[in-house]
Amino acid sequence: MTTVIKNGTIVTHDLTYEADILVEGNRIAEIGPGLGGDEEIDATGCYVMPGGIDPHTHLEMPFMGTYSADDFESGTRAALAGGTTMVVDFALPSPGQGLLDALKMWDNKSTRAHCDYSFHMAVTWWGEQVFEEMEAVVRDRGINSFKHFMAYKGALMVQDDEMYASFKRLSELGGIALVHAENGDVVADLSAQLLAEGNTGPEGHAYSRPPQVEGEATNRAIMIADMAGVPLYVVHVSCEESHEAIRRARQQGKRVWGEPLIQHLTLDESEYFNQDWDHAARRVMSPPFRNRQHQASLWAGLQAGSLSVVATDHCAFTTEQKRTGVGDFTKIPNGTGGLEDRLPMLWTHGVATGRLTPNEFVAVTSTNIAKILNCYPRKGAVLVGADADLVVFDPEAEKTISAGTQQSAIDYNVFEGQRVKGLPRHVLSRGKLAYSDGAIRAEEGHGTFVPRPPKGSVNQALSSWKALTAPRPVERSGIPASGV
Ligand code: DUC
Ligand code: ZN
Ligand code: ZN
Ligand code: ZN
Repeated sequence: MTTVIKNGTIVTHDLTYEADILVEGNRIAEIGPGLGGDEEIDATGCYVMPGGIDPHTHLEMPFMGTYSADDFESGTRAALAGGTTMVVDFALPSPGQGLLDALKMWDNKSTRAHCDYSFHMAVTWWGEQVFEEMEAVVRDRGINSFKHFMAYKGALMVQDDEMYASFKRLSELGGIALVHAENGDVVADLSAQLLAEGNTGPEGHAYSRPPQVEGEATNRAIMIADMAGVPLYVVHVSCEESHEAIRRARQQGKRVWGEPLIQHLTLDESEYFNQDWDHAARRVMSPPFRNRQHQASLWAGLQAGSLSVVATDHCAFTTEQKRTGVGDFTKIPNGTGGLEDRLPMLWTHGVATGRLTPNEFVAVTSTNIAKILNCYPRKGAVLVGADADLVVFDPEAEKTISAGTQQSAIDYNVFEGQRVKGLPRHVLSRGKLAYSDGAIRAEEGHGTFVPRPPKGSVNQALSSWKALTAPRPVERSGIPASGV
């Protein structure tokens, strides 16, 4: 069985051109004019792009005394309806639990996925077992990315010595380090202070996590990654302080990437203040939404290339779950949804406003992360031989975002009422029509795990610290030669 996508304009991260795409089985078989196939999808007036990749989801995640409400079933339905054909979720070992054991749990959770997926491994504690099992996770399971929480003290947080040890191990294994960069000690202290002063409402969450806690942790992670010689990916960059650290590191030649979320790009801190409790609590996530200056910094970073990927951190909780935190904002489960809305929101606020070109849109929603996580060009590409994960995207189609029509299992949407222009019309997942004109077509279990081998070559330390500790040439005058 072959399918041909006809009459569309192909948009990749670097090219825009008119051609048909012939799909055979899971793969793209041919790209060119006048192709025919057993079935035809008409893409007249549409762009044909690589399927979105969301590298940051928490589906059915055990967290803050509950589980996030979207599992791999509803979460991947939301993904497909929004033009995303691959998600990367986080396998989280509980304290003392082995990495391979935790991965088995995530294997079981993911059996009902409607679209392809991969995992990052989280390092939530440190010991000999973790050190040993990291090798099997990389070599045998094809997982090259390991996340470290610098916040959530007493739960997921790792200390600097643990993070440094893990980063060094990753450097040996050719892996990549991910960080949730917030200073968890400061957050814990500020939270206790706010509660003691009677600030118990959801706005306290925002006050307890100012941009400084993120900027400090981002700088620290960059320096530790540099000393360990490991590439670093900073998740959910929400503010100028963190962006500035990433910009500077990149200018110095360090392999550091930053990931803003669609929520931080389009929603601001006014969502927390002078709002009713439910409205504000539904938007409690870490880091919190920021002011407009920070938003402008994130958009500038996407435009200039100092920020590389737009994700969601999709971690959805129902209103009832959020209400666990009435009377104590530290008990409000942290997280918001966005899987179904990421592409339409970014198109509307990014491309339609002229901030991003369609090619840049493809880069930050798909291709860049496929390269960073080492699954390109199987994913993130419109090339012969690549997986046929494709979106037929109608730039003129419009809708109003509403919880009433979403795939997500929760009872609200943080973008409720937003008018978006630019929607997926048809979505193919490994050659199968997975979403079409409003309906999910891919069956449960269609999704498969995408292995991502270590990268090696990108993983050479470019550290100025290493250069400084190496023997240095000395000029005749006795003054050390400059130039590191
Ligand atoms: N932030 C959230 O808001 N939820 C899940 C984990 C995280 O880091
Ligand atoms: Zn996080
Ligand atoms: Zn997250
Ligand atoms: Zn289903």
